Amino acid sequence: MERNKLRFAVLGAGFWSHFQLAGWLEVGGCECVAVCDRVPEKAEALAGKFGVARTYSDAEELLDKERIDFLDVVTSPDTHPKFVLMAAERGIPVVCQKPMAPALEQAERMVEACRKASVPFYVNENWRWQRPMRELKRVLDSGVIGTPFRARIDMISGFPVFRNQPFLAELEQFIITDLGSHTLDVARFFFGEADTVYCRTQRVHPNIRGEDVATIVLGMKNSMTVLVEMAYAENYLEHDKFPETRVFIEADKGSVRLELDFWIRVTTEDGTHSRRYPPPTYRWADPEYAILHSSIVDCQRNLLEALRGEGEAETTGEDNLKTMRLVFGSYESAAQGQALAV
Ligand code: 89V
Repeated sequence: MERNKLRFAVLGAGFWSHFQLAGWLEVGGCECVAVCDRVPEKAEALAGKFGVARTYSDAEELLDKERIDFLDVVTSPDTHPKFVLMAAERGIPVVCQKPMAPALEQAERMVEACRKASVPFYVNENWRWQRPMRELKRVLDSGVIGTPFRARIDMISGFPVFRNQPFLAELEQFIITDLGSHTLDVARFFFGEADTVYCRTQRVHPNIRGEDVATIVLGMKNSMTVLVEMAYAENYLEHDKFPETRVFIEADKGSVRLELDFWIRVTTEDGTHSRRYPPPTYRWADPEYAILHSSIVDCQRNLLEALRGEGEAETTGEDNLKTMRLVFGSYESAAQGQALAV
């Protein structure tokens, strides 16, 4: 018997919404009934491509007229607080794109409003759902390399990221909000919570507002040291496979690496065992973003289970607030030029 489809609406019809909507439909069990963008042509283009019945240019009007089981907010980060609070006031479960908010106080307010209204609130934080990340976590949990003491997470790319997402060049805080929200979340996914952060930022592009290079050292509660390096400097690099992340984890009985092209190499006293974990491919995915677009599907599957009351979501608003504390703690550390408790 076919289960009731969850009805939802998408706010925002920019670059990312085309993949987000495709992701929901790929998981199945849900139906997009409306899309909204303040630019009507963008809403119509998205709706036309996916056969969505209605379009709006005003979010309140959409929420007044449509009966939906959840709202997917895929607008620019500065508008996330407004739309999540709007959903909370109306008792509508809400999924929000990362980064949750442009400031920590706003993220706290969003989580608090949803908690008070008993409205489920999730963040579409997909990086930890990449296939090689799930495999790395499995290796760690298996205990085969023992207890980790240090790790390095690198996402250093020359990819012209502003080409598809021009608004990123306007952000006063760019790479740690856009990319650090992913890589710092991955650090938490693997190793738990941090208690100190030290960060340095740089700007290489002359014509953007924010920083495009960041180096972060996390002191973890389990006493590990985790180095998180990020760059979108648009320079030439010998190894550049946007948007692949490299990870190296050292532990007392061995080590594990995630290298480019999705190779995972586990080294223990038995030697090194290597295997590739490429992402599943989808016909609608942009090949330049294949690993990310496939992780959208797995993240959204997890969120849909939670929305149906059939499982727990990993990336709840409350959980993601801890990642946001690392994001904004990093900026604070860079501004003060010292390590800070988080
Ligand atoms: O996935 C994202 O959040 C993107 C990108 C990886 C390009 O920075 O904004």
